[in-house]
Amino acid sequence: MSDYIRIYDLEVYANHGVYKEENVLGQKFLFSLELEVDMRKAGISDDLKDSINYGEVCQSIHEYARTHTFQLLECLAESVARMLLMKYREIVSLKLEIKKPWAPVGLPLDTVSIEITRKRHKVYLSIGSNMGDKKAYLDGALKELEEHPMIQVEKCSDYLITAPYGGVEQDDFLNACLEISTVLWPEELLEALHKIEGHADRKREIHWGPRTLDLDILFYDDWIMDTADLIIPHKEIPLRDFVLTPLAEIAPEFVHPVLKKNILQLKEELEQ
Ligand code: PH2
Ligand code: MG
Ligand code: MG
Repeated sequence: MSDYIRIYDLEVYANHGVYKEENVLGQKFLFSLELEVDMRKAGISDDLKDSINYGEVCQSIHEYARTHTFQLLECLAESVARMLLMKYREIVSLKLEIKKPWAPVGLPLDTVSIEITRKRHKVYLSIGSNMGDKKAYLDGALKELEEHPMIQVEKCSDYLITAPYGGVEQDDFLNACLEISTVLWPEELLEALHKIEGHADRKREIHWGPRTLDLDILFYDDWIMDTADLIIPHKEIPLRDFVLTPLAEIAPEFVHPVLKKNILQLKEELEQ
């Protein structure tokens, strides 16, 4: 798709900057945006509710930029992009440029500017519990995810009772899979999930042992990453029926970016 709403040089007088004087006196910032929005429906219906009101977008940016103070243009841009992507579901992706024409550089210049391109990320999570009131732990986690300002829960599979996998003798699990959309980076999302696990009295004890709540990132778009803290896609997906069965319910056609097979195919292969 290549439908865009463009806004050029929306002027906002605000207080962002590294220097104290900038935070106190304020200065001019110019916001330019390219919003990727599917215009096919509005193009036929001639109805604003099938599109996005660019006036409202401008008001949101103005309001946000005036009521927050950041040191860096980078952080201002990231925060405004996140706010817009979470507030306006119609925006598929956006490019945002912020100019700071009066930047205190001590030399004559036309303007300083930065530009970023951002979108919401589609993420699949596995969720499980095998201690205490398992359903209450899953419900509680779902509620916390729904209330998180940077996360939207899109789909949730049925809750499934599953036998413990991995050799540790323990109680049955209650498992499910979720699709969320988020503007958080993988590391930030992991931190948010750990926090939710913490609220469920999760203690990090026996590896693969019993737990009140486990939240794992399965996929993050089609990203492939392997760091000390985070491996995406989750390594065990093709081996785990307790992941593939609920995942097949909400994302049967999703293609594993490394194995290049969809979830239904992986499930069939595991069953054989
Ligand atoms: N989680 C594990 C280990 N084994 N087995 C089932 N059935 N469900 C789980 O969520 C699970 C498991 C480690 O995360
Ligand atoms: Mg796990
Ligand atoms: Mg885990």
